[in-house]
Amino acid sequence: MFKALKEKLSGLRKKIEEKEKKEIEEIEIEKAEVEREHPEKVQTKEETKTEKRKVGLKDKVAALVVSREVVIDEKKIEDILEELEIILLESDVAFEVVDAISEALKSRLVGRRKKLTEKLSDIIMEELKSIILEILDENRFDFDEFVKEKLMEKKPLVIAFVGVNGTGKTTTIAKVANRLMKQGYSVVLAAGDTFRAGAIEQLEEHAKKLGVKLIKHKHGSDPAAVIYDAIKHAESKGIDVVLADTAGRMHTKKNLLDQLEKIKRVTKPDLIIFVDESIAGNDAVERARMFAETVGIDGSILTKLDADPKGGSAISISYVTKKPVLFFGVGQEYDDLVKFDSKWLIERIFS
Ligand SMILES: Nc1nc2c(ncn2[C@@H]2O[C@H](COP(=O)(O)OP(=O)(O)OP(=O)(O)O)[C@@H](O)[C@H]2O)c(=O)[nH]1
Ligand SMILES: [Mg+2]
Repeated sequence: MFKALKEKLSGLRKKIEEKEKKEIEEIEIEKAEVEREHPEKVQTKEETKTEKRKVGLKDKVAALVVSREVVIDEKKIEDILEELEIILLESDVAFEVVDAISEALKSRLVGRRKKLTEKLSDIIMEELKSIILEILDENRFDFDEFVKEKLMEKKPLVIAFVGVNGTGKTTTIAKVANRLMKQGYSVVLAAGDTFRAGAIEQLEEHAKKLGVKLIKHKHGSDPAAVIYDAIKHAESKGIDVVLADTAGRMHTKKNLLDQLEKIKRVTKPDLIIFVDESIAGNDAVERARMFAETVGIDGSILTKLDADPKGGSAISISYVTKKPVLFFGVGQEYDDLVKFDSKWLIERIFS
């Protein structure tokens, strides 16, 4: 998980360390020189404006002697920030998110005093972590709390899963069903993908394995009607949650988007969850943006994190859609579903 991003970040850390080591060596040499030749200058900081670089260094030396501190200036971190931006872009973090991270990092670092014993690389990585954490936590949402509270108001809770083809919608529905059942809820599945050949049978197989009821109509029928029937079934049997599958579609396909509109109108889902695969990177984030704008979504689930070396979509998708990430898919088994946790994600990127 996120192997490429992790490697790049640790490469950057090494570069910062080397750069800092060289700088400190330079300062130490200068310090020895100044102390030997002009001990009074170290104390008073009176500088003759000769060579600019030297003045800068002597300032640093003076600061060093007095407080063993240096100030982080913009010039010092310019190239580090640039390199970090490239790493994030290469890792499929969305442009606007890279911008936000870079700006925040700059404003937290420039002008900050740093003890000589502190490593710049540690400071930068810690700040980077906390900025990404804040970005991830911006649209916080607790799925378990939501289910619990909603079920006190109404029953059944209706959740529809939408997205493009092959991203893991159907598998994720089975995983979510498995999770809800383990928490003691009853579940019914709605075979709302009446479009793709074999889709109903695929969900049916999951229903059998999980031991839950599946409501289905025949291939090509109206998905809104299927989901409506599943809701009626849940009402009559006192079932807690309806999980509705839908056919994969591109946000550009007008007729399929109209179909989703109808599903929304007829079945009034409590949650519309956009599902996409983390490995699609920026494409996944752009699709999420389009679905959020056209269909309207309440949150996302990112699948296939286990196969994603980059991680940029996981960092970006919530910021871009302004909607929470609810779960991550991390494998093909039913238990390979991780409830969104910003710290869990950060640990996987930085450990
Ligand atoms: N490695 C990995 N594979 C996953 C994950 N989630 C789903 N898959 C696999 O992705 C493939 C597609 O999953 P589906 O659930 O059929 O995707 P879908 O979005 O329903 O596809 P369509 O119905 O064709 O639109 C399957 O082989 C799944 O096993 C995951 O988190 N990790
Ligand atoms: Mg499917």
